[in-house]
Amino acid sequence: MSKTMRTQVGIVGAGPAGLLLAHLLHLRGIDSVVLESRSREQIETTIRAGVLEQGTVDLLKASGLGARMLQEGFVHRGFELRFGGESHRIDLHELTGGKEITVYAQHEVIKDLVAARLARGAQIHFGVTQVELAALDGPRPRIVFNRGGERVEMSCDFVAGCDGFHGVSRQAIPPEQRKEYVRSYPFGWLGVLVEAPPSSPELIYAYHERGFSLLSTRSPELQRLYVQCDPADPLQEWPDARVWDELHTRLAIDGWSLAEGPVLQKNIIGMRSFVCEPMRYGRLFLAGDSAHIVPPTGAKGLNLAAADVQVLARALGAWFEEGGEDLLNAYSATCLQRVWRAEHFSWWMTSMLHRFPGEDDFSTRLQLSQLRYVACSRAAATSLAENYVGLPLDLLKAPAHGH
Ligand code: RFL
Ligand code: PHB
Repeated sequence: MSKTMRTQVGIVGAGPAGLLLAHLLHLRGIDSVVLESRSREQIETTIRAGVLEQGTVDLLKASGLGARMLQEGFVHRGFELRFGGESHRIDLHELTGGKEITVYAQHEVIKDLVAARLARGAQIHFGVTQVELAALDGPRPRIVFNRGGERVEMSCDFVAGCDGFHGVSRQAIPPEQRKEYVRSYPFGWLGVLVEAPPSSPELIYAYHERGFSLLSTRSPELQRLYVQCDPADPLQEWPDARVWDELHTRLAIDGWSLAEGPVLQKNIIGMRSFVCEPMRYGRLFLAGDSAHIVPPTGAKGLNLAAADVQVLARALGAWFEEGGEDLLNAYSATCLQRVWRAEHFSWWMTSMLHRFPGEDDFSTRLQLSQLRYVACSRAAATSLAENYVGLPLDLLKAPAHGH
């Protein structure tokens, strides 16, 4: 016999989307249970994103989650674009009327969220297996899962699918009820975490004939660097010496040097763009990477996840408080406005900054021309900057009829 449980919102996945949603619901007095297939240690140590938009920072602060981020994160007011041996600064702050980004690692956000949830006695079940969603199209959806050898059936009012791209939630939507839009790229990123002092006060995005590279940071002692590679490359083909060699070459400009140090971690990630429409099926709501993926060049993934759950928490709040369904019905369309803007921006940044295998000279000239335009035109730089720091939702709304 299986054990039974009950909650208002069953949340699948303890990534940024699931944990932040649980916290935002808690602030509205709504009860939730988070189910996570990995261990607490695993989710708190996996290295992923680093850039938080102003809107994400504001949300974390307003939700009482900002203390450590404000102390340990780094506020950046611009970044550097390098190509053709030249360096150009994109002044985010000046171009966007005072906005900025914060560099604070995703797993630190996760640590803060887990600590905040557990301090309030919340339920996060780690290491669950065989998660299945049932009765999503009726008023009492269920999540069935294994926990410590026991089968558990959890009855909910709503299910939030926050289980990332490879999760089960999206697959629980009947295929004829969803449409998926996909683009994959013929390259990936090799990322290294390095024990070294910062080589630059700001991030550097570099285009080079040998491929893209990115210099980012984590702390005064830890730096995060990426080089474009073939996603099928085995890691053994990238010994540290080769990684440094490529980084020195691709980032080179006169009068600047890259500080080296021991490589602590190394991994290769593929790149894709993906959107699932709609982000809802009955009482199931998808949020974050379970519904959409962007290539990391625009630093948008984590920020989109945060934006989704902000919209979802508000909509669920309206339903539980006064039974209003309008916001829930608008959830998917509201999120998809921002999602598609971020999809375009991420695709555009990716296409401008990477070398495509077999690329002809015409394409290279177009990329260089685009880079030069962004570097030299205030209008082009402003467009880049406002997308990078994050667009406000109301700017993305279609105008009402008659206006
Ligand atoms: P996550 O983080 O993938 O979390 C999903 C969680 O669900 C769990 N799970 C399940 N749990 C229970 N049952 C199941 N059946 C389950 N299946 C899966 C997983 O174990 C996991 O814990 O999704 P979420 O919450 O939507 O968050 C999305 C972000 O993690 C992602 O978009 C970003 O990391 C993307 N990203 C970046 N985003 C930014 O905003 N700024 C950046 O600078 C940035 N850089 C990056 C990135 C992603 C990268 N990689 C590795 C893809 C840099 C990289 C290299
Ligand atoms: C990172 O610091 O990991 C990072 C920064 C900017 C990106 C992607 C990743 O666009």
